[in-house]
Amino acid sequence: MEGVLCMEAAYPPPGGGVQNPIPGGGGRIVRQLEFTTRRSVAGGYRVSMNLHTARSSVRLLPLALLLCSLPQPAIGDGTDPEPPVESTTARALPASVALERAWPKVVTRRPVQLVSRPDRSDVLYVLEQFGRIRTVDGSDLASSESELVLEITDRVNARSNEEGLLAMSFHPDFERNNEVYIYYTAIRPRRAVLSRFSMDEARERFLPESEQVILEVPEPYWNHNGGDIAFGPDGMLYLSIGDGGAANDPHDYGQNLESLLGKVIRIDVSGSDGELAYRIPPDNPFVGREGARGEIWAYGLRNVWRMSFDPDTGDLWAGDVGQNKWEEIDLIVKGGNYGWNRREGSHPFRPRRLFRNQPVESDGGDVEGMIDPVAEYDHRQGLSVTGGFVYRGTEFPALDGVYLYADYAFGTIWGIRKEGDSVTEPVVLAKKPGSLISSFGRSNDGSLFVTSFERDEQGPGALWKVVVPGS
Ligand SMILES: [Ca+2]
Ligand SMILES: [Ca+2]
Repeated sequence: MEGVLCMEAAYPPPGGGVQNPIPGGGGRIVRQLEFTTRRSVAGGYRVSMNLHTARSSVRLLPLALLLCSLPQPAIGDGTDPEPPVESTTARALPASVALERAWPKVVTRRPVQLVSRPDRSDVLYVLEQFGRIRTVDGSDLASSESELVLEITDRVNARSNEEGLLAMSFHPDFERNNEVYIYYTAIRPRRAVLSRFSMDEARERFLPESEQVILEVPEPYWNHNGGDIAFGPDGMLYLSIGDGGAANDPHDYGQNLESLLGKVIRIDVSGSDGELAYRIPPDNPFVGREGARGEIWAYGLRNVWRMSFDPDTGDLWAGDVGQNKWEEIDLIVKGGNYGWNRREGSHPFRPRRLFRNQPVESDGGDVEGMIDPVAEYDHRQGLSVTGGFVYRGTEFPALDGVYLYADYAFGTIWGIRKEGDSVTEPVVLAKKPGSLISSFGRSNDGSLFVTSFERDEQGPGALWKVVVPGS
């Protein structure tokens, strides 16, 4: 599939020159381009990285294409990540976590999410990006049992790397209402779709014909479609939607409150309102403001590929994928402006033109009222952040309250913990180069899992359980 993704880029043939505009970044370009063969679904660095690594985007893209045909490189070229910073808080994080292969006999392709079901713990659902959902056995991690329970490849557009079936969430009251919400991209016209589905009478399979479209968002480009669905402790549906795509947010959607692109939205799916198949909660921050969409909960986001609520505190954690240099973790709050495209991480962002003759809209670095991330890392340490979950299980007490997140390209897993009003310094908990971590998942008992695109002798994708060694 990676090869198809590379071919999808309609760029000039190989042969262009390469320049390196990153100060002190000599020798780093090749590695970054090598990672174009390992592109994330989250918008980390295909177009964006190529753009930032050359003064003229066209000059680098050919090399990216060339590299798509090369063998997979070994990760690591001597430029090791920064050493982990010792946590100074009273509650130390575990020294490390490990990933144990789960359901090794289940064949899954491009798994983008592992989802638990509120009314049952003996089954979990794996989303495959092309438009399929299959089960794994929640009570036996060695089981080979897997059922295909939904196929919507007929309506899912997964032609490019960041498109496809992207997220699912059962309604918290699923046992009563039989509702599940699914987010995917479609084409003609290119758009993102949030839909409600139901299961059959036995609650074993999803019914493709039960689809009710809740919301459609026009998508100008193939990339940066977000997105994740999370029900809050308030029963509302939160959905992250990317900035639409290309690079630099060329239409300035992130800061535009008239657009749902580049946002986290919050809607009430328990009813409809006129032409809307949902209701806008009256306590949303921009309700009643002229020129603003009432659905918006937070804005200034580039591409929140994964987000989740801490079930104990109600905090909403998000991994926002960066463009040129910084990957970030945000705590999403009501009405918050997370800076894109004026800021990238906690730094000014000055976009270059994506297209000839296009004006650069951003003034760069305007920080008034913009919320910095609670954690960030630069592109020496990774290229595309995969947001995870706060661990609230009982099996590994040392992990309690730790938010885990990963870098898709480097396979590094970090942990941070919110302590009062502050967040601890990130600690590297694991390094699993080549694992291509696409998502974390959480089961009903709080166990955390990882989905990855790693291709090995056991199959084209892999599922893992996060464990603390020696526990
Ligand atoms: Ca898009
Ligand atoms: Ca930001």
